[in-house]
Amino acid sequence: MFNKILIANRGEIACRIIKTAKKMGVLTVAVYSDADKDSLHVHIADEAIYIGPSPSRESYLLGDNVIAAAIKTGAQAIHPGYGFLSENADFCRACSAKNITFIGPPVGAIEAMGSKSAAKNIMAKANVPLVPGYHGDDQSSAILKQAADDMGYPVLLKATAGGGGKGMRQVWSEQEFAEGLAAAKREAMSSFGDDTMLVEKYLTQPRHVEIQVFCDNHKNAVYLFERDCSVQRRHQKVIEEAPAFGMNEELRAEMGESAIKSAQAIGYQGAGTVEFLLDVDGSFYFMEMNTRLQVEHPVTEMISGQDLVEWQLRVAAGEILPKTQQQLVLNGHAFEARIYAEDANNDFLPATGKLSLLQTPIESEHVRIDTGVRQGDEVSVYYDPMIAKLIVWDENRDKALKRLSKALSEYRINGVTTNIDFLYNLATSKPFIEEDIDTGFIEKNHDLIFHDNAQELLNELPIAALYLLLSIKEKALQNAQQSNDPHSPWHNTNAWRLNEAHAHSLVLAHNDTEYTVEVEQLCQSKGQGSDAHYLINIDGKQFDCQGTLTSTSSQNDGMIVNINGHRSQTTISFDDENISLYRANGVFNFTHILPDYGQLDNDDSHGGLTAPMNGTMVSVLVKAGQQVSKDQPLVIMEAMKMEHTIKAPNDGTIDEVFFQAGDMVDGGSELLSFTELTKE
Ligand code: MV4
Repeated sequence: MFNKILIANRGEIACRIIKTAKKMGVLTVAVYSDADKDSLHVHIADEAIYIGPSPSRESYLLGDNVIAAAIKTGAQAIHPGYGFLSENADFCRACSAKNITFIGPPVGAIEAMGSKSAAKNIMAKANVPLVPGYHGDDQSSAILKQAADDMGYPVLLKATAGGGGKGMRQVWSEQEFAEGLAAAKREAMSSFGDDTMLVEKYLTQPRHVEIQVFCDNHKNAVYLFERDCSVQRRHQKVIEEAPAFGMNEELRAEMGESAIKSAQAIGYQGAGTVEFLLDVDGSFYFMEMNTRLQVEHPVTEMISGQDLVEWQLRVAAGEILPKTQQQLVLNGHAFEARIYAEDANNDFLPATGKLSLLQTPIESEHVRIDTGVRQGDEVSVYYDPMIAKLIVWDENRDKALKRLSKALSEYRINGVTTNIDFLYNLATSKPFIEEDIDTGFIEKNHDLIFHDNAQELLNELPIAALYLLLSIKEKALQNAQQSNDPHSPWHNTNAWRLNEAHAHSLVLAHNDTEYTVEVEQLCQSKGQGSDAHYLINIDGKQFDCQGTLTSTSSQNDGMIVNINGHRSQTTISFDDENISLYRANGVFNFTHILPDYGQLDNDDSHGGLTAPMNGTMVSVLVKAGQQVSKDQPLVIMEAMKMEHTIKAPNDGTIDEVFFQAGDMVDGGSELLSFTELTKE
C-alpha cells in the first residue's frame, strides 16, 4: 500500500478521498490554486502544494504542475477524483512515465472509451446490447436515411464526437429526415469540428441506469449493483438513487454481467461505471462507459457497505478485490441530492457569495454529507458551484425518501441562493414518490416542482400566520416564566384588551407580493403557550385555524395545524423574518414584513415612537426629561422571537415613557414621546 498519495482535485471529492486515505493510514498531499488556499481540502490534508492561479486551466488542469507536486512531496500515487484530469489519457501516461501510479484505469481503457462510436464498436464485438442503430463509416445521406427508415421512426441522430447530450437531434418522420440530418451535421461541425453521425432508434421514455463495476489487476471483476440517475437537468444529474426502483434480480444480474463484459472488453482496471438506457419494456442498451469514480458513488457505498475509494487504493496498489461477487450484499436504499449554489427560479444561474450560514442536518448512519466547504467560505466563480452532496440511506425507498425530504428541510444556508427548495419540491412530488420517473422527469413535472400557484399559496398563508402568532405566544410564555410576576396579565398574549377584539394584523410577503393577514383570537388557549384558536382573514377569505407547536429537531420547529377542519403537520424553518413551510406538497417561503417604526409617527419634530407589533417590553433605557442623541437605543421590545431596539430618530429630549419592562404592548401603540432638538 502507498504511504503517501496526492489528490489532484479540490472540493468535496478531494475531502472525501483524503478522509479514506487517513482511515487507511495513508499520508495525503493536496494541491490548491489561489482561490483555494484556505479551502477545507487543504486544511485536512497532511501537506499541500500551490499549483497556480484560480482558473482551472492555470492550476488543476496543468498535469505537469500536479506531477511536479507529487515528485516534490514523494507521493507514490495520484488520485484524480472526477472531472479535471481524471479521464485525460495524456496525464495518465505522464504519471506512468514518472513511475507515479495513476489511481484509475490503464491509459488504453481511457482512450477506448474516449470516442462514443469507438466505444459502441467495442461493445458490439463483446455482445453488449446496443440501441438498434447505425454507426458505420459510410456517412452518405442515402445510407443514413435508409438506416432510419429500416429501424422505424422516431430516430435519434447523434454526433459521434458529441457526448453528454450535445449534438443529438430527434427525427420523428421520414419527411423530416433530410432537414434533421442537415441541422444535426451543421451543429456537430460547429461544436466538435466533426459531423460524423450515428443513427439510433429513439427511446422516448428511457431511464438512465448505470452499473458500478470494479476490476483488479488479477482478472477479477465484480459489479456493485446499479444506480438510477434519470433525474437530470440538461444532462446534469440532480438526484440519484440506488438501487434502481422496480429492478428484479434477473435484470440486475443481466445488466451487471453485461457491464462486466463491457469492462473486460477494454481490459479495465479500477472503478468504472457502465451507463445503460433502460427502456419501459425492460430491455437495456449500452450508452457509454465512464472511466472514473462518479460523483454519485456514495449511494452505492451506502447500499453495499463498501468504501469505493479504499477499493481504488487497494486495487491501484496491486491488491485483489476486497470482495467477491457472492460476498457483495445489497442492503436498503439510498439517495443523493446535489446541493448547489444556483438559482432554480432563474434558469439555475450559478450563484456566488459567502456562506454566511451553513447549518446542516445532523449526520448519522442514515445521513451523510460530503462537502468541501465550511461556514464562512466563499462559493467562487472559478469552479462548479457544488456546496455538498446530501446522501441518505434507509431500509427501503419510501423510508429513505422521507429521510431525504427531512434532511433537505433541515439545511440552513444563507449568503448564497441554493437549489434546496427545488430539490425538496422534487423529492416530495407525487410522481417521484410513485416512481413515475424517466429521463424527461423534470420537464414533464415542471409545474409541480416549480409550483407557485396562487390557490396553493393562499392555503399556506394562514399556516405561516398561525406559526408567527404561536411563536409570539410561546416566547411571551417563556418571558413570563422567567419574570418575577409570571401571572401578570401583561404576560398573556391573547391580545385581550377591555372592550377590544383580540385582533392582530400581520403582513406576509411571497415573491414580492404582500398579503395582509387579519387575525382574531377566538378563545383563551388551554394555558399552553404553544397552542391557540384563531379566525384568520386573508383577502376576504376566512380560515378557522387551530395550531400547536411541536419541536421536530434542533434545526426545525414543527406545528400541527387544523385549518377549516383539515388537520396536517408542517415543519418550519424561521430565521429573522423568513419563514419556510416544508409541507407534504413542497416548500413555501414567506417573509414577515415588519412595519418601519424607527421614524417619528408624524412629520413635525414632536411625536411618538410606536411598537412594530404586539410584543413584550424587555427594557426601558431612558427616562422622561433625558437628552438623547440620534440612533441612541431607547427601549428594547421582544416580538416574533426577536428583540427589536427602538432608537432615537434624531437628537432630542424624551418627554414621557408610557411602558415599563415586562409590559405587554399592542402593535402600533405609542411607547414614548420625544421632542427633536431644533436645529439653529
Ligand atoms: C438516447 C436517448 C433516447 N434514445 N438514445 C443523453 C446523453 C447521452 N448520455 C445519451 N442520451 C440519450 N440517448 C436513444 N437512442 C435519450 C438520451 C437522454 C438521456 C439519457 C440519459 C440520461 C438523461 C438523458 C436526457 C436526455 C436524453
